[in-house]
Amino acid sequence: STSGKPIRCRAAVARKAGEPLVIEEVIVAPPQTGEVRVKIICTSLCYSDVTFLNLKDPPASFPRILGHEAVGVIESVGEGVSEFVEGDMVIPIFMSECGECTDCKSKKSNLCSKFPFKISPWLHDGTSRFTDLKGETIYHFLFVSSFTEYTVVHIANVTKVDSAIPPNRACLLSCGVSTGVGAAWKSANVEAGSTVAIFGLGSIGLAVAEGARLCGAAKIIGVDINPEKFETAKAFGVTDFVDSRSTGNKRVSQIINDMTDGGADYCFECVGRAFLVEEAFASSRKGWGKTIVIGVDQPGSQLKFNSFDVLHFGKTISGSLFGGLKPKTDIQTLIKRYMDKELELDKFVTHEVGFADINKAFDLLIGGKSLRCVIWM
Ligand code: CXF
Ligand code: ZN
Repeated sequence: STSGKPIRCRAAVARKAGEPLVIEEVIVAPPQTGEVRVKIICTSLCYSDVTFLNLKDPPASFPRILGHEAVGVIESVGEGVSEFVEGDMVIPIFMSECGECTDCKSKKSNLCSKFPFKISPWLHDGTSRFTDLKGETIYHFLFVSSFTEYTVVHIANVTKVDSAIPPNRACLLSCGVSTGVGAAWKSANVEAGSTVAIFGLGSIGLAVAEGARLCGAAKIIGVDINPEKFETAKAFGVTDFVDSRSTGNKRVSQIINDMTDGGADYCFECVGRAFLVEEAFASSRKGWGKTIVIGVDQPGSQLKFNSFDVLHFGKTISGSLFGGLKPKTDIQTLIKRYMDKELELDKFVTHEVGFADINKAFDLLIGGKSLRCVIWM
């Protein structure tokens, strides 16, 4: 058995900003107290991996093992771990759920305060389990780092999955699809019969559509600069479209206000641009319109809104990390809904490649050619 010993295995290492990943051998230390070592079965690419590969200024950290959407099998457990045993199939999740802090105990939050979400190059204890063959430290990413045959993850960042669920579907629940579905279901709590506007029809926007469809939304408006995305979006339940590059002299929000008789009940920003958040907010209905910000903009960027919109028109706006989902409890619900054939995951997987071709997955995603590309280890 490899338990308690370092493992030498292949990893795709991000060595320099913006450069292709390098497949090389690395050493993965055994899991420490409260951690598990996971043998990755497959992983998929999320745009955040691209964003962090391209970062040149802090919080850029190289060399680093990126990847945070995955599924794997527990190879060994650290001290004090009773929740998992060797052989359990699990998905790692970048958000933590310790289950004991005030936030974990509240159903209103998914922001664990014992292991808070942060952009860190380490595990929660401020150390790394990865070294290269020269003995240099390799950094972690989002407490997951899945672009490697073996990784070490804290148990607060792992949830069990039924081994009946195909790995190339299970991995999607690790980040993007859950984030979008959760944004509609948990963060917005979309009601049956409501109108929804989605800004950006990439995987996140389409996952919001999937969530809104499950919630019984009556009208789902998709907004994108690229009308080629509309055909795919129909399969995700998007019913109406706005090509934001050809709106004549009208603002997108005006068009949506006209389409919905005064604004959509729920608006979602799924791109990560401050001006689009403002457009989404302007597209939301007075009285009860809710805008959910999912996209990742420049850290700390400023969002502007008019006081009338909140004061006279009662609109609300809020952010959503991981769709407001609790990584352990709520993901079990999504797994069940997939198994019950309600939540559709198949349509998100547009490509699959072997680990040696991981850089192809980056090209496909950056080129707008793929939704989710599964990478088999
Ligand atoms: C994102 C969430 C917001 C910060 C960067 C990472 N998570 C996953 O893609
Ligand atoms: Zn992600």
